[in-house]
Amino acid sequence: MTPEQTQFFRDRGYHCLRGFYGQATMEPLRRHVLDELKRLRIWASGRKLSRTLDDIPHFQQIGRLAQMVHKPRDFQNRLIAPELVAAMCALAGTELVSAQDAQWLLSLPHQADWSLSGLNWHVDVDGGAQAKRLPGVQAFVLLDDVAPRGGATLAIAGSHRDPGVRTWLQQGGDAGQQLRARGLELLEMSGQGGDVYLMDMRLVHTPSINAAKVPRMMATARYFAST
Ligand SMILES: O=C(O)CCC(=O)C(=O)O
Repeated sequence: MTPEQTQFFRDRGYHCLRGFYGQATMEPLRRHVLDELKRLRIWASGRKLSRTLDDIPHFQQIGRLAQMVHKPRDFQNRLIAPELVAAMCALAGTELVSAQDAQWLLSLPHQADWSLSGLNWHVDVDGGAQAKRLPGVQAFVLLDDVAPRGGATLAIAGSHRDPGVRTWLQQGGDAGQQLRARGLELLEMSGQGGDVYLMDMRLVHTPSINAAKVPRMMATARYFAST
């Protein structure tokens, strides 16, 4: 990591590694997800096979799919290479330890019109922006291409330095307008299969609507500061 990259991570709370993994690494994982969705009779050949998840709210579907879709053997190691952990530690400026097994972040297509309203803004650590020190780094791996508005995780860059952001986001209202008014950057973790986003775990983030025609295929792993 260059000094500029670590400074950017400190200021904005994220770093994107474009093309970190090649297709040879991502394709078997992508294929595995597609095979699983077919086995579960949820999705195949570009169309929905059943209405199994239709009654579950969009964002709860993500958790449900994470439970239903089996993980391949050695998932964590296939998803998080030692070089990626080294990059995370370099950005964090400290040693990091794996907090829990890697998880799928999958969502079905055509959920609804894309919107910044009604999202589930949250942080996964106590205190959020109140925490003085970085509690950990979360990696988001794109297993397949994820188009803008295709269900990528959204985060507010710099929200680890601003305790007010989560409060006003959770109050509802027009998040897009509020962000523009405050000059805050909305980070949409879209891109190509093999891209990886690293996020300070104090950033306020949310699942988003998948308005695209294909399932959103990402996975995530959390690493906590060891001291
Ligand atoms: O993109 C998603 O499904 C949301 C991810 C998320 O909120 C999390 O991993 O904490």
